[in-house]
Amino acid sequence: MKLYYSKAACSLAAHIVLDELGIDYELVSVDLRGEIPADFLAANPLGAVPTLILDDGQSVTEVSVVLQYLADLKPELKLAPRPDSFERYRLEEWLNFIATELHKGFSPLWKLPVYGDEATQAAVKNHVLSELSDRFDIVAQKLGSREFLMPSGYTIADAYMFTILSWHKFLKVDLSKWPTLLQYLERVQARPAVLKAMKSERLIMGPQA
Ligand SMILES: N[C@@H](CCC(=O)N[C@@H](CS)C(=O)NCC(=O)O)C(=O)O
Repeated sequence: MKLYYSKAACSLAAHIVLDELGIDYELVSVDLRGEIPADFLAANPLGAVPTLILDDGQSVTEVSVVLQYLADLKPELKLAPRPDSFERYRLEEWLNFIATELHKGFSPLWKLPVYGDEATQAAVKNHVLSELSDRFDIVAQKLGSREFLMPSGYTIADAYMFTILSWHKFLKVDLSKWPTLLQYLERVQARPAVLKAMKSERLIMGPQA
Protein backbone atom coordinates (compact mmCIF):
# COMPACT_ATOMS: atom_id res chain seq x y z
CA MET A 1 0.00 0.00 0.00
CA LYS A 2 1.28 3.49 -0.83
CA LEU A 3 0.29 6.80 0.79
CA TYR A 4 0.83 10.11 -0.95
CA TYR A 5 1.19 12.67 1.81
CA SER A 6 2.46 16.15 2.49
CA LYS A 7 4.16 17.22 5.71
CA ALA A 8 1.65 18.35 8.39
CA ALA A 9 -1.24 18.25 5.92
CA CYS A 10 -4.52 16.42 6.56
CA SER A 11 -2.76 13.30 5.26
CA LEU A 12 -1.11 13.05 8.70
CA ALA A 13 -4.37 11.44 9.88
CA ALA A 14 -3.96 8.59 7.39
CA HIS A 15 -0.27 8.32 8.24
CA ILE A 16 -1.17 7.96 11.93
CA VAL A 17 -3.78 5.29 11.22
CA LEU A 18 -1.32 3.32 9.04
CA ASP A 19 1.01 3.30 12.04
CA GLU A 20 -1.86 2.28 14.36
CA LEU A 21 -2.41 -0.74 12.08
CA GLY A 22 1.25 -1.71 12.21
CA ILE A 23 1.27 -2.84 8.56
CA ASP A 24 3.91 -2.28 5.87
CA TYR A 25 3.34 0.72 3.63
CA GLU A 26 5.24 3.07 1.37
CA LEU A 27 5.20 6.84 1.90
CA VAL A 28 5.50 9.25 -1.01
CA SER A 29 5.93 12.92 -0.14
CA VAL A 30 4.16 15.42 -2.43
CA ASP A 31 5.17 19.07 -2.56
CA LEU A 32 1.75 20.70 -2.97
CA ARG A 33 3.38 23.98 -4.01
CA GLY A 34 5.72 22.29 -6.48
CA GLU A 35 5.37 20.01 -9.47
CA ILE A 36 2.63 17.44 -8.95
CA PRO A 37 3.72 13.91 -10.03
CA ALA A 38 1.68 12.59 -12.99
CA ASP A 39 0.95 9.21 -11.34
CA PHE A 40 -0.43 11.04 -8.30
CA LEU A 41 -2.68 13.24 -10.45
CA ALA A 42 -3.89 10.19 -12.35
CA ALA A 43 -4.88 8.57 -9.04
CA ASN A 44 -6.52 11.73 -7.68
CA PRO A 45 -7.42 14.45 -10.22
CA LEU A 46 -7.94 16.86 -7.30
CA GLY A 47 -4.19 16.62 -6.70
CA ALA A 48 -4.92 16.39 -2.99
CA VAL A 49 -3.40 14.34 -0.22
CA PRO A 50 -4.10 11.89 1.27
CA THR A 51 -4.27 9.53 -1.68
CA LEU A 52 -3.92 5.86 -0.95
CA ILE A 53 -2.87 3.39 -3.63
CA LEU A 54 -3.80 -0.20 -2.91
CA ASP A 55 -1.66 -3.18 -3.90
CA ASP A 56 -4.03 -3.95 -6.80
CA GLY A 57 -3.51 -0.40 -8.16
CA GLN A 58 -6.88 1.04 -7.09
CA SER A 59 -6.84 4.42 -5.40
CA VAL A 60 -8.79 5.55 -2.34
CA THR A 61 -9.23 9.30 -1.81
CA GLU A 62 -10.98 11.70 0.62
CA VAL A 63 -9.67 11.73 4.19
CA SER A 64 -12.83 10.29 5.76
CA VAL A 65 -12.98 7.42 3.29
CA VAL A 66 -9.26 6.65 3.44
CA LEU A 67 -9.47 6.48 7.25
CA GLN A 68 -12.50 4.18 7.20
CA TYR A 69 -10.90 1.95 4.59
CA LEU A 70 -7.81 1.58 6.79
CA ALA A 71 -9.77 1.02 10.03
CA ASP A 72 -11.81 -1.73 8.37
CA LEU A 73 -8.64 -3.63 7.46
CA LYS A 74 -8.23 -4.53 11.13
CA PRO A 75 -11.65 -4.39 12.83
CA GLU A 76 -10.17 -6.03 15.92
CA LEU A 77 -8.32 -2.75 16.71
CA LYS A 78 -11.71 -1.00 17.01
CA LEU A 79 -10.48 2.12 15.23
CA ALA A 80 -14.03 2.35 13.87
CA PRO A 81 -17.29 0.73 14.99
CA ARG A 82 -18.52 -2.10 12.75
CA PRO A 83 -20.09 -0.84 9.49
CA ASP A 84 -23.45 -2.44 10.35
CA SER A 85 -23.72 -0.74 13.76
CA PHE A 86 -25.54 2.46 14.71
CA GLU A 87 -22.31 3.68 16.33
CA ARG A 88 -20.74 3.80 12.87
CA TYR A 89 -23.07 6.69 12.05
CA ARG A 90 -21.89 8.49 15.19
CA LEU A 91 -18.32 8.08 13.95
CA GLU A 92 -19.32 9.32 10.50
CA GLU A 93 -20.96 12.35 12.09
CA TRP A 94 -17.60 13.22 13.61
CA LEU A 95 -15.68 12.56 10.39
CA ASN A 96 -18.05 14.72 8.39
CA PHE A 97 -18.02 17.47 11.01
CA ILE A 98 -14.22 17.51 11.06
CA ALA A 99 -14.02 17.51 7.25
CA THR A 100 -16.58 20.20 6.53
CA GLU A 101 -16.60 22.41 9.63
CA LEU A 102 -12.99 22.24 10.85
CA HIS A 103 -10.71 21.05 8.05
CA LYS A 104 -12.29 23.28 5.41
CA GLY A 105 -12.93 25.90 8.09
CA PHE A 106 -9.19 26.24 8.67
CA SER A 107 -8.33 26.13 4.94
CA PRO A 108 -8.52 29.92 4.19
CA LEU A 109 -5.87 30.53 6.86
CA TRP A 110 -3.34 28.53 4.80
CA LYS A 111 -3.76 30.83 1.82
CA LEU A 112 -4.43 34.27 3.29
CA PRO A 113 -2.30 36.13 0.67
CA VAL A 114 -4.80 35.21 -2.08
CA TYR A 115 -7.32 37.48 -0.33
CA GLY A 116 -5.34 40.61 -1.18
CA ASP A 117 -4.01 43.42 0.98
CA GLU A 118 -3.25 43.16 4.69
CA ALA A 119 -6.53 44.72 5.82
CA THR A 120 -8.55 42.24 3.76
CA GLN A 121 -6.44 39.34 5.02
CA ALA A 122 -7.02 40.48 8.62
CA ALA A 123 -10.78 40.68 7.98
CA VAL A 124 -10.82 37.18 6.47
CA LYS A 125 -8.78 35.84 9.39
CA ASN A 126 -11.16 37.42 11.93
CA HIS A 127 -14.17 35.96 10.21
CA VAL A 128 -12.59 32.48 9.96
CA LEU A 129 -11.56 32.60 13.64
CA SER A 130 -15.03 33.59 14.79
CA GLU A 131 -16.58 30.68 12.84
CA LEU A 132 -13.93 28.25 14.12
CA SER A 133 -14.43 29.49 17.65
CA ASP A 134 -18.08 28.33 17.58
CA ARG A 135 -16.96 24.93 16.33
CA PHE A 136 -14.27 24.66 19.03
CA ASP A 137 -16.99 25.32 21.62
CA ILE A 138 -19.02 22.43 20.21
CA VAL A 139 -16.08 20.01 20.23
CA ALA A 140 -15.02 21.00 23.77
CA GLN A 141 -18.59 20.63 25.00
CA LYS A 142 -19.10 17.24 23.33
CA LEU A 143 -15.74 15.98 24.61
CA GLY A 144 -16.53 17.10 28.15
CA SER A 145 -14.60 14.82 30.47
CA ARG A 146 -14.32 12.07 27.83
CA GLU A 147 -10.86 10.99 26.72
CA PHE A 148 -11.71 10.69 23.05
CA LEU A 149 -14.48 11.72 20.65
CA MET A 150 -16.33 8.39 20.72
CA PRO A 151 -17.44 7.04 24.13
CA SER A 152 -15.99 3.64 23.12
CA GLY A 153 -12.43 5.02 23.01
CA TYR A 154 -9.83 6.12 20.47
CA THR A 155 -10.90 5.94 16.81
CA ILE A 156 -9.93 7.29 13.41
CA ALA A 157 -11.98 10.41 14.22
CA ASP A 158 -9.37 11.26 16.86
CA ALA A 159 -6.53 10.87 14.36
CA TYR A 160 -8.36 13.29 12.05
CA MET A 161 -9.38 15.74 14.81
CA PHE A 162 -5.82 15.75 16.19
CA THR A 163 -4.36 16.47 12.75
CA ILE A 164 -6.66 19.40 12.06
CA LEU A 165 -6.63 20.97 15.54
CA SER A 166 -2.82 20.74 15.56
CA TRP A 167 -2.80 23.29 12.75
CA HIS A 168 -3.41 25.91 15.45
CA LYS A 169 0.38 25.86 16.03
CA PHE A 170 1.27 26.66 12.42
CA LEU A 171 -1.53 29.15 11.90
CA LYS A 172 -1.14 30.97 15.22
CA VAL A 173 -4.66 30.20 16.38
CA ASP A 174 -4.83 30.63 20.14
CA LEU A 175 -6.57 27.64 21.77
CA SER A 176 -5.98 28.75 25.38
CA LYS A 177 -9.71 29.48 25.76
CA TRP A 178 -10.31 25.74 25.25
CA PRO A 179 -8.14 23.84 27.79
CA THR A 180 -10.24 20.74 27.06
CA LEU A 181 -8.96 20.82 23.48
CA LEU A 182 -5.34 21.40 24.49
CA GLN A 183 -5.47 18.49 26.95
CA TYR A 184 -7.13 16.34 24.28
CA LEU A 185 -4.31 17.14 21.82
CA GLU A 186 -1.71 16.14 24.41
CA ARG A 187 -3.58 12.89 25.11
CA VAL A 188 -3.77 11.92 21.44
CA GLN A 189 -0.17 12.94 20.78
CA ALA A 190 1.00 10.58 23.56
CA ARG A 191 -0.07 7.56 21.49
CA PRO A 192 2.94 5.70 20.06
CA ALA A 193 1.50 5.65 16.53
CA VAL A 194 0.90 9.41 16.62
CA LEU A 195 4.45 10.08 17.81
CA LYS A 196 5.82 7.72 15.16
CA ALA A 197 3.97 9.44 12.31
CA MET A 198 4.90 12.90 13.60
CA LYS A 199 8.56 11.97 13.86
CA SER A 200 8.48 10.50 10.38
CA GLU A 201 7.11 13.83 9.05
CA ARG A 202 9.71 15.68 11.16
CA LEU A 203 7.02 17.50 13.10
CA ILE A 204 8.77 16.52 16.31
CA MET A 205 12.31 15.36 16.92
CA GLY A 206 14.01 12.95 19.32
CA PRO A 207 12.74 10.02 21.37
CA GLN A 208 11.00 12.13 24.05
CA ALA A 209 9.67 14.86 21.76
N1 LIG B 1 -11.66 16.61 -0.11
C1 LIG B 1 -10.30 16.21 0.14
C2 LIG B 1 -9.51 17.44 0.56
C3 LIG B 1 -8.12 17.07 1.01
C4 LIG B 1 -7.27 18.33 1.12
O1 LIG B 1 -7.80 19.44 1.29
N2 LIG B 1 -5.98 18.14 1.06
C5 LIG B 1 -5.08 19.27 1.03
C6 LIG B 1 -4.01 19.17 2.08
S1 LIG B 1 -4.69 19.24 3.72
C7 LIG B 1 -4.44 19.29 -0.33
O2 LIG B 1 -3.87 18.31 -0.75
N3 LIG B 1 -4.60 20.40 -1.05
C8 LIG B 1 -4.08 20.50 -2.37
C9 LIG B 1 -3.40 21.81 -2.61
O3 LIG B 1 -3.20 22.58 -1.66
O4 LIG B 1 -3.04 22.03 -3.76
C10 LIG B 1 -10.24 15.15 1.23
O5 LIG B 1 -11.12 15.13 2.10
O6 LIG B 1 -9.31 14.31 1.20
